[in-house]
Amino acid sequence: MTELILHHYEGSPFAHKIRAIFGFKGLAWRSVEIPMIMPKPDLMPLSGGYRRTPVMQAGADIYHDTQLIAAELERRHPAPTLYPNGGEGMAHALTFWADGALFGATTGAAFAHIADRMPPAFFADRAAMRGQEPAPPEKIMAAAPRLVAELNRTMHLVEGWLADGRPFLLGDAAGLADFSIFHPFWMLNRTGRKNAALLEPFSNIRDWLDRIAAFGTGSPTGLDAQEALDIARSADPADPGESAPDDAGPALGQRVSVLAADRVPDAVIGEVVAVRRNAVVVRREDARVGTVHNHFPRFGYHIRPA
Ligand SMILES: N[C@@H](CCC(=O)N[C@@H](CS)C(=O)NCC(=O)O)C(=O)O
Repeated sequence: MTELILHHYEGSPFAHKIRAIFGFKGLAWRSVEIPMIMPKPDLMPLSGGYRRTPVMQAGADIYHDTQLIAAELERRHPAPTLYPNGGEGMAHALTFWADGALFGATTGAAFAHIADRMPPAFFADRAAMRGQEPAPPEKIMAAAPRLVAELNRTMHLVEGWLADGRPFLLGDAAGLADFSIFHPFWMLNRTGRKNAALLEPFSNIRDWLDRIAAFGTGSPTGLDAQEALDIARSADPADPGESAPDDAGPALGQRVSVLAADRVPDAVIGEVVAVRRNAVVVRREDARVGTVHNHFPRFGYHIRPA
């Protein structure tokens, strides 16, 4: 069976979302450590320019964005399901709130506490990712009171959500809503005392984080980046499945660029080999890996003729 390979780094909250889902589903996986900042020379042949973390690989199939990675893990390993109580729609709607408002509030407050201890290259990289100039650490830190207040409001919301004693956000069973919402809080706990202290008043959240941590992260074994490239080169992409193109396109066979809608200029260019309501798959050729299929979600991505 094709091994699941996660390209990630330890400190990435979005990567931890997927590691926790590996734990929840009891999966074995291969772990390729990638750099936290650009350049990422051994990822680019697989990802076609997409730089974000994590990326999942299965042979010559490359999955982008935790939205789609989670859906692919559910397709391959349906039990236990990521969609209990409230189903897929509710879990996805909550994921969009978590990826936007919650992640923004949490990283804002967390970085405001530790900006003077982060390598300047980190802020320069993240600013460049969005086509901006990096802010000086003093400016980031001066915003701490406002950002912490904003995060506190968000934490009260989640604390109250758990106040009826439910073990997980949508009831008795854990699911995608939990994995999408817990990882920013996980990051607070591992980025210094001031950030961990932000969680102290919120005992429902802390107990819930413990319950999620108890799932573990599955069974990873390390893999060298070059070996991951070799695996892609010696595999053929899987059948990309049924298509259901809509009138707005793209059409099968069309050459397109796929671009994250949140201003990250990392378009991936390829030929559409499958298009559905919730995914688009493009074929690319690369000198180091041969033919690969890159899978993207539809929500949050622009697909344009290339
Ligand atoms: N929508 C993406 C967001 C992923 C994301 O923003 N990840 C952060 C790391 S936690 C990132 O890519 N940072 C830049 C980098 O790693 O190069 C997803 O769900 O996968």
